[in-house]
Amino acid sequence: MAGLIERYRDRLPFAAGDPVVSLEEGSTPLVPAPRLSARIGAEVHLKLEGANPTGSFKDRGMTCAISAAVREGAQVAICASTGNTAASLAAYAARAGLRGAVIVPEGKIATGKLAQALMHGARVIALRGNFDEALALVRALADQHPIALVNSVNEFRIEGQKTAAFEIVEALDGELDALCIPVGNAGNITAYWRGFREVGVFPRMYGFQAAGAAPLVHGRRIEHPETVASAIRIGNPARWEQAMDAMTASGGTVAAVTDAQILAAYRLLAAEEGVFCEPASAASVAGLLAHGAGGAERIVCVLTGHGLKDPDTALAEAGSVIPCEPEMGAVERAVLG
Ligand code: AN7
Repeated sequence: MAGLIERYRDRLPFAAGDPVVSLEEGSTPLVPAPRLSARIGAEVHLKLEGANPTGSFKDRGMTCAISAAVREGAQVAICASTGNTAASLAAYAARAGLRGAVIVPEGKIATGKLAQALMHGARVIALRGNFDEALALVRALADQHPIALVNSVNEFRIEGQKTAAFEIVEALDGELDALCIPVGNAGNITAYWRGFREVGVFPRMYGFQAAGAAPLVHGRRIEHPETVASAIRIGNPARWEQAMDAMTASGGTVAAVTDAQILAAYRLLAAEEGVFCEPASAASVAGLLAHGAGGAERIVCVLTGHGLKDPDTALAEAGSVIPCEPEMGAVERAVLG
């Protein structure tokens, strides 16, 4: 399958002959969720963005941001990140032959994401501060040096990520009433809404934030955001107004979900639907279960990142292994008992 820029070039800011840095991202599955549908009393589908090359939706934006950086002659790409942007930047920078640098909140990014960023050869800087502080610092740094800033303040990120809306509209023939999506820095909900508007489909946009990191819900910056969903541990989203506009203009809303609700949805998706996403992604389903979607009949929940990103949370939430002696009776009891 071709990458996003190749598939949607007529709707993206890239001309024929422009350099393209791609890992054949996008074209992710949209799978029905029968158990969840029965609980909600509506037709629910899951957009599995964890099926992207680095395991999150960030690759859609990154193919565009890094391709544009190469076109502009940049040598270095940088971002602040709660983890997934860092992993994606690191991979695409490696592929492009750019130097990658990522600033992450020390001790607050999931193990898999850290492994990815390091393996792809990015310079990983652990900031003794949170994501919001990291973003303010990289913005200032990129103002003073010729480096490509590829956080979702970069328009190319939004352009790439809007293609997920195109795929959903294609898969459902435009028949969609509501989209449920986790909100952190608020780039992705902004991108989906742009994509939907471009193809003339207008689902209600329901954004969900973790209760301890819910600036949009409270209408004010959160100084010390906290949540088990480390990807969305963000207190001052860069795309604040655009996200609010997407929800208001579409007739949707923003609401909070507790860590307990996020983890319950996380376990439910894995155990009942066979879909392993990371905790932040489960906020979309937690929000749907807790708040509903205004009586919508056909709903898509965006599962933004793969469960393997965060093995520590998974092992803390899952059952334990069964120790067993290498002998038939013991194996029988262990398997069938
Ligand atoms: C799995 O990687 O902000 O509202 O630095 O990794 O567009 O920020 C990640 C965000 C949802 C929220 N789900 O999306 C980063 C970062 C997952 C994420 C979000 C993120 P935005």
